[in-house]
Amino acid sequence: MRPLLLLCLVTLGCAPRYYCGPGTHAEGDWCVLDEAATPGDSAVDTGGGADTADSASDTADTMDTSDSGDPPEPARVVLNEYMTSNDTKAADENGEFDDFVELYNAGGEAADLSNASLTDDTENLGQYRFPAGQVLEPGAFLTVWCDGTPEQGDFHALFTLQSAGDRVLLLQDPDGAAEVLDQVEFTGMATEVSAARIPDGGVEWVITENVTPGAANAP
Ligand SMILES: [Ca+2]
Ligand SMILES: [Ca+2]
Ligand SMILES: [Ca+2]
Repeated sequence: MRPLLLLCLVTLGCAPRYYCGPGTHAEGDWCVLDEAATPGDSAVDTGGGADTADSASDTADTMDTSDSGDPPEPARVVLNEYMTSNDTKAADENGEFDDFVELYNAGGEAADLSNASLTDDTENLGQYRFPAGQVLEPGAFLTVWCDGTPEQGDFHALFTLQSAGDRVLLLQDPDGAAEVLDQVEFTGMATEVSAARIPDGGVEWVITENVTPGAANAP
């Protein structure tokens, strides 16, 4: 047997091989011709430091696949912050320091508020109506000023909030099923502070001097 053929049988098993070109392998490494069918398989990979890159890209591919399989979370609109006595903290577009309620969409899809309402009166569920076609995108905030002056614009309610004790209800279809999307009830609210869900949309209410109508809550 010729020495070259013997060397082939002993060291390489006579698998079809060639010198790797530029690309994922270092130039000069041995490559196997059918390696493309088994990327990252160290049993047939002759080395050369390319395994790490192969493994990293394989992991990223797997994560992408699982992410795209999750259905979007439905819309979830909550009362996210409210203030009942406001002297200097936050002004409406008329420069008036009024009571307010902030809404937040903690879900993954846009919410249509066309048939939703806000009220502090269980005998009058449709006290404040959102403008027709009003949408709240996921992660978005919306402030309604509870200043008793609806003539000031779309986001001004006829009712105000009483610091001594009051409630706010957020309702869907107030003239029909009147589904309560969220509600808060409170007594003895101080001035110059708001009550805020922290984090936004969470279960815990915090009394804070960091008043943030229309923006993310923070302690
Ligand atoms: Ca008030
Ligand atoms: Ca006002
Ligand atoms: Ca806020």
